[in-house]
Amino acid sequence: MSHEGTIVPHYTAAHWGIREVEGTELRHWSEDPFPSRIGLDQLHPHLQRLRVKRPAVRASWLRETSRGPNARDPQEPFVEVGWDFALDLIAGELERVRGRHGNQAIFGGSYGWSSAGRFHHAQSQLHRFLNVIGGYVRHVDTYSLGAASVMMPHVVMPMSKLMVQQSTWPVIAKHTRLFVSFGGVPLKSTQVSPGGVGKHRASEGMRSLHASGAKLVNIGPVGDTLECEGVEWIPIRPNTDVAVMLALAYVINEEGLHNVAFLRDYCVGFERFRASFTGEDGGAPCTPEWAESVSGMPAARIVTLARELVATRSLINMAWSLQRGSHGEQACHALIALASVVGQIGLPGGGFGFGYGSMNVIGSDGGSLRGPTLPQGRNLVSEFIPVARLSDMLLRPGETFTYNGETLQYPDIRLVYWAGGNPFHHHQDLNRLQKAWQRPEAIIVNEQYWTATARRADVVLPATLPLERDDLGYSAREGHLVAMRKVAAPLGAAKHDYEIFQELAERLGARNQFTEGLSASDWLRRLYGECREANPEAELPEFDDFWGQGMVMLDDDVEPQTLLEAYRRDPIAHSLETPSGRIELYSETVANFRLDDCPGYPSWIPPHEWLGSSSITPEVTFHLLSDQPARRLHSQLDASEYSLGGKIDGREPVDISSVDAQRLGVNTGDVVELWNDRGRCLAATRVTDSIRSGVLRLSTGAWLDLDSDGRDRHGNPNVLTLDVGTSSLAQGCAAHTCLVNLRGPIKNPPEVRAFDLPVLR
Ligand SMILES: Nc1nc2c(c(=O)[nH]1)N[C@H]1C(S)=C(S)[C@@H](COP(=O)(O)OP(=O)(O)OC[C@H]3O[C@@H](n4cnc5c(=O)[nH]c(N)nc54)[C@H](O)[C@@H]3O)O[C@H]1N2
Ligand SMILES: Nc1nc2c(c(=O)[nH]1)N[C@H]1C(S)=C(S)[C@@H](COP(=O)(O)OP(=O)(O)OC[C@H]3O[C@@H](n4cnc5c(=O)[nH]c(N)nc54)[C@H](O)[C@@H]3O)O[C@H]1N2
Ligand SMILES: [Mo]
Repeated sequence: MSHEGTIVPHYTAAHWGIREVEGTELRHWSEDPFPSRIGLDQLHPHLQRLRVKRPAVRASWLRETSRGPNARDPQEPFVEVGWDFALDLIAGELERVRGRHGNQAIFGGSYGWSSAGRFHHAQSQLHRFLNVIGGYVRHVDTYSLGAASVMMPHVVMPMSKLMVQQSTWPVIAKHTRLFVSFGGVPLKSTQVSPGGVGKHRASEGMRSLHASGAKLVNIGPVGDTLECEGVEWIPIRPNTDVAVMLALAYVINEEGLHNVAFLRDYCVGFERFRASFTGEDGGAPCTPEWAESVSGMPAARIVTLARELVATRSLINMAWSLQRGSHGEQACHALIALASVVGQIGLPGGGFGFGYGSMNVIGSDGGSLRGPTLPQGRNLVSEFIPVARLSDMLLRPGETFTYNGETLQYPDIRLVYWAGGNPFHHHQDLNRLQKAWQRPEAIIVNEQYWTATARRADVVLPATLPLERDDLGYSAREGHLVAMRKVAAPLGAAKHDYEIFQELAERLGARNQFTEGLSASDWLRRLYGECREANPEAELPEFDDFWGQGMVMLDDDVEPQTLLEAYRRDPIAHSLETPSGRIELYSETVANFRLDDCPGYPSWIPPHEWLGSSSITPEVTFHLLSDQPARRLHSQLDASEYSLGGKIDGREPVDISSVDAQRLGVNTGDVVELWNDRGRCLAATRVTDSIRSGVLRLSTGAWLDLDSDGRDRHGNPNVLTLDVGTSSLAQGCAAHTCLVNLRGPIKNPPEVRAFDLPVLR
């Protein structure tokens, strides 16, 4: 696509925002009120140094004469090879595995965020390719919303709808008088939306809510997650929010303040739910005193907060992080149940919110389209795993697991193909994954950078950056469609994932099914054209005009949006997609699954590991929160100036309360070692008053840097986290449930080597 020579505005889009482009320099988009600083130096030499520049094959794997398990030592040298050699090798492996074991021996789930851009989305390209050659074992759900994606549809609505139907920020700012948030509204997380942020609206939204004089309450172990003045922070133990929610419901019910009409007309199962929290059904009652003993929130404050919730227009928000822990399903159910007892769901500024502060898209009033999407074709393999059961799948072929009421079997995987994700960033208990990762016969990775996953592959193929290709930028409710025009030539021998799969498809006799005879630029025209036809009301310009003008801004939603307003107006005409058509405070469906770790009503179940457990030594044991990083997206761009600027002497900071720091004799900058039965890592202490005593925060995304003893030198929390599903219902990621011990300060700590390159021959 060549429009060179014409001087037109030039934009590109990333998950963290739209950029204006001049030459190869990226700048903030002038219309974004709160632009993010992530990724501005993506083309600079310190990041380009870490790129995969040529196809590379693990030396020992290349020598092997027959395929079997391989240690996949990340320190082992790679041999750089030509494209034809690498592609022939991979095509041969795909043939061999398909012929001998069938396509159900190929894992192509390939979870990960990839880059923004609708056509060159690595995971979609991989899935389309694997489908034309007969299919692959896929994953379901996400690390983000593992428990919620399964639980919310039983209780209220599918996550896909909840993502975009939540009350918009202007409605909240205008009507909400009391905003209570479990997990705060960490604006650092609202820098991104999958597919790209247009305007950073959450920051604006929080600002106007604060300016409206609403009372703001932040309940959770971390105090800096609601960045406004005058916020009341109630520090509680991690993973105990459900106990607080149940006690709030208990007080409201005891005092007769529950909304009887709402519970009768819009919900099912209140009686059953009530019997559980009052103790009528034989369990322990969820009194404020009980909740205090679990969470540490003072019983007296639980009582007053319960009264405040019903006395004024209140919105109860919950960060997604609460369901990314042991029994995360319960947090989802309890949030909806508490909001139903309060009875303001469907009223402007009232009810519940899920993820204000988890991404920019939540509460955004940006315009939406039926967006451009690459057709994936049909997968002939039916086997799948819940996304976070990766190590279990590789370690336990043939064994059974449960998922959403079904009993299923782990497939026997021989070949893994990953494009656009970094499991050695995102998965829990990375030492366990490293063992599981040895079992397949071949692991192929398309990557832009020498990530921890690339270093553990057998064949690594160099992929282009979005800045090195033309694409379409679009994300629901972000309000834009961006002509992402190429900014720079591909580095080294890098190819687009589309080209890579096209050439593999050719070798496997499926080129035409994969490409449909279209080049990459033909595809952009086709996807744009389909989008234009599907959205006549948006009056999108012709492709060439769009491409020339650089961007289309959709009209912002002028209509203020209140979640479930229509349902409240008419619960029959707008009945929900749950089995009863109503909000289910007791779910027969879930109850009938008969799971001992997920009952039909919301319940607080002690997490696998937590600070209230009687088996811990409080002086040395901490609850480790591994939240999303403020200065990068997951592991992406960890070597950028902005991300490095947040480290201390090149090491990731771990936040510790001043009380604990004093007790242990550590100061900001001291290197400490965090350890448990699963692993060990070093991190640089950062002393703060914004974290509850007994809790540590080490954000995710520091590139894995294991020394020869298996200790991570850089500060990667996933060597410590727990690799167990949220429950046998959803089997989601439970990263926020993790106890560790701390020792230090460590004298003469080793240098961080995370950004060394592998030996390339
Ligand atoms: N402890 C803990 N762990 C967590 C979480 C947590 O809260 N705590 N959160 C979890 C969550 S919610 C998520 S979403 C995951 C995120 O996990 P991931 O999405 O796997 O993390 P990223 O670092 O974004 O990995 C994307 C990779 O794709 C590569 N890539 C980008 N564009 C392209 C492309 O065009 N082609 C190819 N071939 N590759 C490309 C990037 O270089 C990068 O290595 O982490 C999870 N892990
Ligand atoms: N800058 C940046 N933004 C991101 C991302 C990124 O990598 N970088 N990743 C994006 C992705 S993929 C996702 S899924 C979202 C995730 O969005 P969230 O899940 O909301 O993000 P987290 O940072 O994991 O957690 C938010 C806050 O909840 C706190 N928390 C953890 N456990 C508990 C608990 O048990 N109780 C309470 N009350 N609080 C708890 C954490 O310490 C943290 O301060 O973020 C997105 N935003
Ligand atoms: Mo996520």
